[in-house]
Amino acid sequence: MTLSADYTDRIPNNVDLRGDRRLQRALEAWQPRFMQWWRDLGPDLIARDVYLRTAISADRDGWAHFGHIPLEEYRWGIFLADREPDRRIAFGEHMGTPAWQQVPGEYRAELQRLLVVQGDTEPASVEQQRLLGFTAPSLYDLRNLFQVNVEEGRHLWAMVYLLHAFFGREGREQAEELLMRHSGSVDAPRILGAFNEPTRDWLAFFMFTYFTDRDGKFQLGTLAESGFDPLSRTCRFMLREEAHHMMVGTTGIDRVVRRTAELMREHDTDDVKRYGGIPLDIVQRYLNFHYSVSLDLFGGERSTNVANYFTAGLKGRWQEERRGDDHRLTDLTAGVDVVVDGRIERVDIPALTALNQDLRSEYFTDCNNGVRRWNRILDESGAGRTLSLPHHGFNRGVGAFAAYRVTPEGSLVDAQTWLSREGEWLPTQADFEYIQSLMRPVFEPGKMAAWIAPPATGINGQPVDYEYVHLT
Ligand code: BYC
Repeated sequence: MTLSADYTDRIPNNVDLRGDRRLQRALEAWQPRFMQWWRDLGPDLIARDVYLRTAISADRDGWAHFGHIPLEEYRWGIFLADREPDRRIAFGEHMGTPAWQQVPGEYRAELQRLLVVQGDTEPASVEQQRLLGFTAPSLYDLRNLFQVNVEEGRHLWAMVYLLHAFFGREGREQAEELLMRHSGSVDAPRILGAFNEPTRDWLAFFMFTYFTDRDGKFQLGTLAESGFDPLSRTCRFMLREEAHHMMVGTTGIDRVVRRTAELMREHDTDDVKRYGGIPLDIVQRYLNFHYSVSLDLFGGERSTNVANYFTAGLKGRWQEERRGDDHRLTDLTAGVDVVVDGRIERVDIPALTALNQDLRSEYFTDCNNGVRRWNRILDESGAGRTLSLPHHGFNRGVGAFAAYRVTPEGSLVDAQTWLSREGEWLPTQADFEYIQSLMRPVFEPGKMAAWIAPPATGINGQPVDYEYVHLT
């Protein structure tokens, strides 16, 4: 049964917060600190109101409630997907036993670590995007930015709820620290690398929502399989919201590529800078960067951490129940790439320790769908060019390739070759400056910046020229 949320509560929720006064008080004490963080490090552009989707309950009709809302009145709620009766753990050494409704003592530290890492990414992305509102290419895009930001804020709430409800004092301390680390901070950076990179322009924002949010989709997918049922239910609900973020990335890059292709055809040149477009070379370099730093988010391809998470029943595989094996993997092996004597070779390792790579290959397939889509747009407009994903060893800071220089095509090169060719493969200072020169706000309903095509449709059946945001 879905406990529907009372939206007049200070913290809308479907977890019967009123029935647990201690937990309610703890979360109400955290709330003003969250609000202070949002004011300090959330979106810098102040809008009067924004056409937002708000989750007001976890059931079909309630999770996507649309309306213009002043941001300071937005309520970040706590929503878990409905409980599945008699849910059982689907993998690892506890396979077949009832899913846990409480934290198993022996896995407390590991579970807490997973929640903290997941929770840390959510406010980080809001911090990374805080200045983008000032240069939005349209009101439609500005609205999407705010939507992504409030939902990342809600995802932080989701993890903080679990920390407060199940991890006692330590959980509360960790919840405080989630507001104290900051993206890019020298003293207290965010935990994972990609979340300390600046999101300096809208091309980076679309790449981030395509590639980095997609890591979120896959990580949440593995946590949705967790034997710890409250985590599973939390992630199942988060995944629905996450889908919108990826739509923003996919269609954002679609629209950039479409506009570039139009300009290439109209002026019969690849050099669309003269006409205010984004050359495909720059799109490819941004893609190379965001894809490679997002691959780092999967951890090393050989990891005992992931083997332990799986065996313990804490973190499963993508679509675990659809896999045709024994779901324990103790006797299986899997191939991973390593560098041996200056060559990339595939070696077999225990399948359990290769699970980060298992997830990464699901991610690769999904990322490739976008590339195919963008190449279709280029093909249809006769651009005669394509985009591609770089090799998984390219520009890596984590895992088997971290100590090597690998080209986007997958050849190992020495440091000197890398240095002389890096500017072909990764965004240069000149690229950043050029893209920055295009970042001028367009706040008139229905109008778009010249470097991006309009979206095919508006939000929630509204027209593209709808006044999605009322500025002050
Ligand atoms: N940067 O055993 P290894 C999202 C550390 S995105 C820095 O190979 P493991 C979102 C690692 O902690 C999804 N450090 O890795 C998207 C370990 O340290 P310890 C976020 C890194 O543990 C957009 C050591 O290196 N959720 O939701 O198997 C907007 C050895 O690592 C990095 C999750 O990630 C790195 N990139 O896997 C908003 C799910 N990678 O233990 C939101 C929860 C590794 O030796 N997290 N290290 O001190 C996990 O499942 C795992 O922690 C990881 C790493 C997949 C991240």
